Amino acid sequence: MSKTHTYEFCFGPWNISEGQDPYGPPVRPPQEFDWKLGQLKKLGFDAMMFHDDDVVPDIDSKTSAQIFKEARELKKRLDGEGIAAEMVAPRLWFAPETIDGAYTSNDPRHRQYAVDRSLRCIDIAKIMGTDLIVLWLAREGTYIREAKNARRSVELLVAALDKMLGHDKKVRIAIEPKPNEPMDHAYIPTIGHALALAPLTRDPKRVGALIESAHCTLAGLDPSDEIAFAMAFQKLWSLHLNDQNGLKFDQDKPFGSTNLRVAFNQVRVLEQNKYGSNGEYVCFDVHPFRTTKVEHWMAHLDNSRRTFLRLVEKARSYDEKTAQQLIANRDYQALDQLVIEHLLGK
Ligand code: XUL
Ligand code: MN
Repeated sequence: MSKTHTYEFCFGPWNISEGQDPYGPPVRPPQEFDWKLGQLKKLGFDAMMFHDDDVVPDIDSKTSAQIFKEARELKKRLDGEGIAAEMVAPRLWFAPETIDGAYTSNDPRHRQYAVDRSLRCIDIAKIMGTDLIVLWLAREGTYIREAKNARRSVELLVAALDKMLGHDKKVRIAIEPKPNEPMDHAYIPTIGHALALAPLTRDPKRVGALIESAHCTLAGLDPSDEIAFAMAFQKLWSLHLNDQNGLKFDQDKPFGSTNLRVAFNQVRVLEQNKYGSNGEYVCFDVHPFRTTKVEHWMAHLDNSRRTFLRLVEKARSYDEKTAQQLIANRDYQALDQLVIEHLLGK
């Protein structure tokens, strides 16, 4: 395992959240984008991830010319700060046209809206200097099974991917699976589902995946296995590290907050497979707790990176030789304790 491999870090403007939840108002005041960019710089992160309307607010009310002008202006500001745009994702879950889904909506006009907005998102990404589009398929699923035809929905997803791949010959699409929330059941719940879509498209090598730790936990899966699976296909193009305490709403807790051993295994598998060697970023899709005071607003991001880097040290100092002997002797009892005591610092 290389001891010199280094990582580059990233987060999105939504990760500095105001703390609103479905049962109460914001608890921290809204901040301008420039303030958020300043915080990212201050923390020493390398890149920012964007939704299309993080780049161009109120995007649906603006002309293409206005959208591209604003994107170019933002790109200039990012260049001035030495910050890269990691990816751009079409936010297909707030508009009235996406109430019943986007690419899989039963209304053809709404499906058209989703595709048009996705193509514009690709144009924005190009201006922002990234070829990576992330698709979190938020509302591509159902509340009740009978509402949509599941097989047709897969075909609609493939048709939408084909339009995106055809729109720009360089663009790469990373699908971010999540099994539920806001839907009861999503059509693309796991990394296996995401990667199985690729060969159905016109250019399979440009369809890959993004893994979020919490989304794997929500699917009842181990995030490190999901990471390894995607990396076996050379398809892990981005990563949202965070944590999740069991099967409930998507918590986006700081990395390692709930289960340090699960976090350790994610870092270990990233190390083993040299994640980042093709320029992929480690992104933290984490949120401050609702209770977080304004003066502690950025701690969840700084802490996630600290925990990550400490776990890199732990992965590099893990006693592989003893582990291999225990594995050869099928002494998994001792192997279990080896890991626990390593994490405890003994
Ligand atoms: C939703 C989620 C999103 C995506 C970006 O659960 O993780 O923030 O990462 O659209
Ligand atoms: Mn995410």
